[in-house]
Amino acid sequence: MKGALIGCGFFAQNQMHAWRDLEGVEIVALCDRDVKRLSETAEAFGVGRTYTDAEEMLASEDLDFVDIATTVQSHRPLVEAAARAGVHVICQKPFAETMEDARAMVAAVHGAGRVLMVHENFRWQSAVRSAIQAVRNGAIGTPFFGRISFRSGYDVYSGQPYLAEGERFIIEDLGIHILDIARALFGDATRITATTTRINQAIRGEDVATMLLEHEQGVTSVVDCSYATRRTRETFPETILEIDGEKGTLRLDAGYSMTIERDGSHVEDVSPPLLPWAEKPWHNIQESVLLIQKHFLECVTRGEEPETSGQDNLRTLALVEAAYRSAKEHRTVELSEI
Ligand code: NAD
Ligand code: 89Y
Repeated sequence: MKGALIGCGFFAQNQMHAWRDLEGVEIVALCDRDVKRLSETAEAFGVGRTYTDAEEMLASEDLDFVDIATTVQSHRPLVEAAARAGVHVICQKPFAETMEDARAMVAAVHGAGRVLMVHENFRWQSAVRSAIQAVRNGAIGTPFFGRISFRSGYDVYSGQPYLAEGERFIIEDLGIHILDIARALFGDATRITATTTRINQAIRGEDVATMLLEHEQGVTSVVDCSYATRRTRETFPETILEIDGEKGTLRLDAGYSMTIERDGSHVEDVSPPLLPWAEKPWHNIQESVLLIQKHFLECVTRGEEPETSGQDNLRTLALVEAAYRSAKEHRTVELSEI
């Protein structure tokens, strides 16, 4: 498979490492408007052909897919251009700023008969995946409660300065992953109630969000996120889980320790491996990049719909929209409103 990467910024470096680790795929061209980032990435990964214009690249290259690693504002024009060029697409989260844009992108790639996957990678983190598999395999029986929690004081703004500038921050950037984990564990939600606040006055958007979800299958979940939490051992970027089922309880604690309580207590170390190119504490996220890109290749090869397809991601994005609406209007929002 021949692919091209669009957007050679902060996070794309992980994606390039992961593509290099995977068999049967090669990134043959790169695109970025920023010539410095473009040339540095081309040199680091030995990619010969570079472009500052995505349309020009799509017209010149014979590609199977594009990997879009730009920030959200550029996603719709880039995904639509990729659809016109008839290539498969993997696109970073947040997929879109509006449901209208998201639906238009899904329709465009569907109309071209190609695969569209959103790089929604937190559910692919190996520790989170272990919990998802255990719940899906019935390890605790039918779940009735879940808490999915991400609380940290890690400075994310130095690597990603745009996070401090947007009107929206934590739900759109990070909560989106945690809401997606809730969906992976408990299925879709029917309604959500959310509160948000900003503690760090140096940023523009909210850095704390607390959300209560009612899921179609009867589970109630609490999804809480904060970048204003001081911890003596910083847990970034770990997601902490506590899930009660009719036959047992599952916990994913800080330090990647998973405990299943059911006729006794079973503790498992579900730490992610430290890939050769990865760096702590990001190694957890970095490994999930490899796993989700592998999933994308498998789906394209087998003609299957990815777990986090564009179509699937509409429901995660709807939760994001509904959470903002709930917090703004101080009311419970039905997902059917979105
Ligand atoms: P960044 O600003 O460092 O990099 C984006 C790059 O895209 C820049 O170099 C910019 O010049 C380029 N670009 C923008 N529009 C372009 C266009 N139309 N054509 C060509 N190049 C264009 O951003 P980042 O921090 O790498 O984040 C990129 C995306 O990755 C964001 O959506 C972010 O939310 C996401 N992200 C995901 C994870 C994850 O775990 N999934 C982690 C961090 C960031
Ligand atoms: O952009 C975010 C993401 O997707 O994962 C963590 C992050 O880098 C900062 O919140």
